[in-house]
Amino acid sequence: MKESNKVALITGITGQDGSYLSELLLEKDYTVHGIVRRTSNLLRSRIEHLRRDEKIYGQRLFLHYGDLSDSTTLRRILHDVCPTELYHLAGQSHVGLSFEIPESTCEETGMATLRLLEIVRAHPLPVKFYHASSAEIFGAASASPQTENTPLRPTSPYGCAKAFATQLARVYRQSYGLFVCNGILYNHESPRRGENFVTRKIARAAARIARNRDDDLVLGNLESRRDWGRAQDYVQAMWLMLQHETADDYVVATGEAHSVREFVEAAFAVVDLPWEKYVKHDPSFDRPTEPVRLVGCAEKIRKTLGWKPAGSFAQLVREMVDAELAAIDSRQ
Ligand code: NDP
Ligand code: GDR
Repeated sequence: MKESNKVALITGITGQDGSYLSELLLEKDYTVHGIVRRTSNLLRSRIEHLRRDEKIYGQRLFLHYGDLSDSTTLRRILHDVCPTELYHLAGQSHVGLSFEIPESTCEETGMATLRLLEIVRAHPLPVKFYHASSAEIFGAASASPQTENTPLRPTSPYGCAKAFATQLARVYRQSYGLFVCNGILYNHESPRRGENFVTRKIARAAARIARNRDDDLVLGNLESRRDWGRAQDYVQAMWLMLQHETADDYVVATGEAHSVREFVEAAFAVVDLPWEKYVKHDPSFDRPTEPVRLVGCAEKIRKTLGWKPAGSFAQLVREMVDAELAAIDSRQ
C-alpha cells in the first residue's frame, strides 16, 4: 500500500486509547482524522500536543465535529474522509457509571456501533473496521482464562452493550463480508487514564499524599481483581488486527490478574508511604455486581499477529505514579 493511501478515522480520538493510537498511526505515516464532540471546553488535553504541532495538525491530523448519536454527520464524515481504516473507540467507558446512566451507555456503546456498521456497509469503498470490545462481555465468566470462544455473560449495562455490539460486529462480518475485528481488550492503563478509573485514582492519590496535597484516598472494593496492561501496547494490537489479511476477533490481555489492594500497595510503595494509614472505604464506590475471574488468554493474537504485552505490573504502577509526581513537581 502506498503511504498516501493510509487514511484512518478514529472515533474517541480524545480518549486515552484514541490519543495513543493517533500517535502510533502518525508515526506510521497515516493521515489521521478524528471525530470530536462539542464540549464547553475546547481544551482536549490528551491530544493538545498534536494539535499544537503545525507540522501535524491541519497537515496529517484533522478533527471533525460529530456525535455518536448523529448518523447523518457520521455518514458525511465517512464520505468526505474516505478512510481505509476505521477505529471505533468512542463511548461511555465507565462500568460503574453505566449502572447510573444505563440508557445513554447502551445507546452510545451498542446502538452507535450498529449505526457505524450500517454506514460502513453502505459505503462504496472497503473500510477495515476495528471495534473496541471489552473483557466486560465475559462478566460472570464461565471459564478462566477467557478466550475468543468463551460465552458472553455480561454483568453490567456497559458489558451488555459491548456484548451486543461485539456480536453485531461478528454478524456483519459473517453476513456481509465486512472486514470487522473485535479487539476484546482487558483493562489497560497509563498516565492518560481518566481520573475516575481505579488505577489513575490510586496513582494520583499516592503522589498527591506524598506531596502533601491530599490526606486520604477513598475507594470501593479492594478485593476486585483485574488483568491490567499498558495502553501504549494495546493500541499496537488494534493496528495489527487491521493489517492481517483476514478479519477476526482477538483477546488482548496480560494473562495475570492483580487485586485493587495489590495496586494500592505497589503505588504507595513507590512513594514509600504506609497505605493502610491513608486508604478508606466508601460503599458508594461499590458496584451492584462485579465480573468474576476476569483474566485473558492472548495466545491467539500472539501466534497469529506476533503481539505480546510488554512490561510488568510493577513497572506499570511505577510509570503511573512517577507521571503524577512529575506533573505535580512541574507545576511548582
Ligand atoms: P475514554 O473514556 O478515555 O475515551 C472515550 C472517548 O469516547 C472519548 O474520546 C470521548 O470523548 C468519546 N465519546 C464518548 N461519548 C461520545 C459521543 N457520544 N460521541 C462522540 N464521542 C464520544 O476510553 P478509553 O480510551 O479508555 O477506551 C476506548 C474504548 O475502548 C472505549 O469504547 C472503551 O469502552 C473500550 N475499552 C477500554 C478499555 C480500557 O481498559 N481502557 C478496555 C476495553 C475496552 P470526550 O473526550 O469528549 O469525552
Ligand atoms: P473497570 O475499571 O470497571 O474494570 O472497566 P475501573 O478502573 O473503573 O474498576 C476496576 C475495579 O476497581 C474497583 N474499584 C474502583 N473503581 C473505580 N473506578 N473507582 C473506585 O474508587 C474503585 N474502588 C474499587 C471496581 O469496583 C472494579 O472492580 C475498565 C474500563 O476501561 C472499561 O471501559 C473496560 O471495558 C474494562 O476496564 C475492561
